[in-house]
Amino acid sequence: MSAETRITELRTEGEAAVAAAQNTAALEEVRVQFLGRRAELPNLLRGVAELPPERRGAVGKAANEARRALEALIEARAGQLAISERNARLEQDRVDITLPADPLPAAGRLHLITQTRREIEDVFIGLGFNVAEGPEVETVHYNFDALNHDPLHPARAWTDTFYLTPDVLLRTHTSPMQIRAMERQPPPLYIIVPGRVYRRDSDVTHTPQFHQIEGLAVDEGITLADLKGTLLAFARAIFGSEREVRLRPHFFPFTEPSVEVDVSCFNCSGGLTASAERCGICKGTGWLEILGSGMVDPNVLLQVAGGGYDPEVVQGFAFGMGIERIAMLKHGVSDLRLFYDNDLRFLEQFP
Ligand code: 2NL
Repeated sequence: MSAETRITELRTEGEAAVAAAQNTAALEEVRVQFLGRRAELPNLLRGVAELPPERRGAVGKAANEARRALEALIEARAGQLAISERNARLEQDRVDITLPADPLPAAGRLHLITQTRREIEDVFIGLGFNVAEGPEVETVHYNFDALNHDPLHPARAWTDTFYLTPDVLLRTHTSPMQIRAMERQPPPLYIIVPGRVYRRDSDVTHTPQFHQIEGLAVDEGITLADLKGTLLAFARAIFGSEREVRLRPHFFPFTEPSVEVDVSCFNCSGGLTASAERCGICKGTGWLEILGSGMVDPNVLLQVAGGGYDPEVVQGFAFGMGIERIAMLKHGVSDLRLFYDNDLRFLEQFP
């Protein structure tokens, strides 16, 4: 085969290979294959000097033309591929700037105690109660005396209560604010008082600081039936519309009569779970204690400075509950201390 024929063959093969290259990398392989240092065509060109003088001109010309033609073809194809590859990238990276921005994910969430407090507040606001808040540092008068506490009641002892001075303490319940509210406005009064309270208690089921919500309704003609109806509405709003409540006699210094209030178990409805095992939430009793309450003792109404709360004219009911207890029952929290450990693995379970 003559050198010219081989050159023509290489040129044709090269042109076909260039046309077949579908991307820049494939085209580079074609360039190496036909024009690279070890490729046949450049090798032919380098061998021209060894040919007989009369052959050099024709072979050299043909080889040079073939090389330039392939070079030009590769360059043109490279330009096309660069453009189509860039267009493909642009198409992939297309951003619709008219789409709404992704809202930032919330940086955190409300603590379960806060969520539960707000949920309880919402229920009572819906029933016509107002929310009142008061000081955590109180006087013995508002915390105990005005609430008909026996002077010898054990809660008054320094072992049970945090005293700042003999007359100033950290409130042990939110009731003092209810006395202040009565002093501030005449009946009718419908308030709830959420807040932190303090008791010198620390074990598996007690922390020295916890949260309470107390409620107070004073109006003409208030009866225990109003108390029960109010607490039934509360229990159903928090624990489910199928719930019932039950009142058991109890004692509190500031209410007479006093009752403890149970809600029917939301887990087993009456003591047996679906699997007929003893319910682990109510211990098989069918009832869960949720709060303490009663009819406001007339002595408390008489203590309100300025009068205006004549027990012959107005009656009241009051109740108090631990927010931690409600949250634990509702969400199956097994240990009170989880609320205060600030372990994200716990906190993040309540979005
Ligand atoms: C409980 C029980 C209770 C009250 C709180 C109250 C307040 C005033 C007058 C009368 Cl100003 N009573 N509060 C009444 C009964 C029970 O709390 O077990 N709390 C966790």
